Amino acid sequence: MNNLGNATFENYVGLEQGLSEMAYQMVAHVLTLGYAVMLAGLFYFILTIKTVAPRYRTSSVLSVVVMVSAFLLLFAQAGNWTSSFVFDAERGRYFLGDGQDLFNNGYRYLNWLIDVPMLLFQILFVVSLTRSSFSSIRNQFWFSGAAMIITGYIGQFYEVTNFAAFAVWGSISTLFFIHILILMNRVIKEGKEGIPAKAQKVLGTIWTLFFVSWMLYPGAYLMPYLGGLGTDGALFNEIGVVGRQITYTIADVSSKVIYGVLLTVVARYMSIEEGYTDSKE
Ligand code: RET
Repeated sequence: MNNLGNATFENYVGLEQGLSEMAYQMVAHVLTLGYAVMLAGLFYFILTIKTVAPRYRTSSVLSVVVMVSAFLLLFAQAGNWTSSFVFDAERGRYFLGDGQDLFNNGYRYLNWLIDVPMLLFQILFVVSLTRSSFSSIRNQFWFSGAAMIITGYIGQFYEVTNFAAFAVWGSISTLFFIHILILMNRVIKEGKEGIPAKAQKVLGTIWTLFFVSWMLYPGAYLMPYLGGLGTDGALFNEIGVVGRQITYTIADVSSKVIYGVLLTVVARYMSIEEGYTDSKE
């Protein structure tokens, strides 16, 4: 009898049903795409830093920090995938390797522990708060960001073995998430006051992008049960396994890279408005 301990559902699928060539490769490719985009983003944020006035440059520096940490952790996550499953030529599918690594999304969670506080902090260097205090918002962002991830990290270990623990930790995490959404909404509302219309419009897009992309993470957490509870739900199989990694990758590219690019655009509009120019003429 196999005992997978607190392993996540990817391992149970890999143990019992196995993964088709298509499912296995799609995950390997989407994980590779993920870290490749982070490396490309790294160059973008370095190369565009001088296009904004010095007071906005901390935002680009924080994007660089996010890119480096996400690149390294997604690289490790991709290696974890390929070392966990082995092709079985007799059955024509990939199965959980015997006595090798188990797959776990924990690399991501620990990456978020760095990136979430940075992403939240970053916008404070682009917008000017009219009523709220910078340090109070920053501290609340950091506290709730870290608490949301640590509680979710614990919860994800129980996704198969203890559904009650999985749901309770996930719910606690959600409370911190709601707090973050309320704070971010306030920051963007205040940030829109008194800035050029073009910059206001981009800030509006940032709110939509933020809301949609951050909501994808709890969606990925719940993925095995979105098609029905229990181990016979419609997504407790390779479709759910692939769906989760695609969801994470879309969320990562949107919440880290596109978000950072849009903040650079806002900073650029504000820099121009303030008479900043990076050309030498
Ligand atoms: C968890 C656990 C289940 C409940 C909720 C979660 C929210 C996670 C979020 C993560 C955002 C990560 C980002 C990473 C970028 O680098 C922890 C999955 C609400 C919102 C933006």
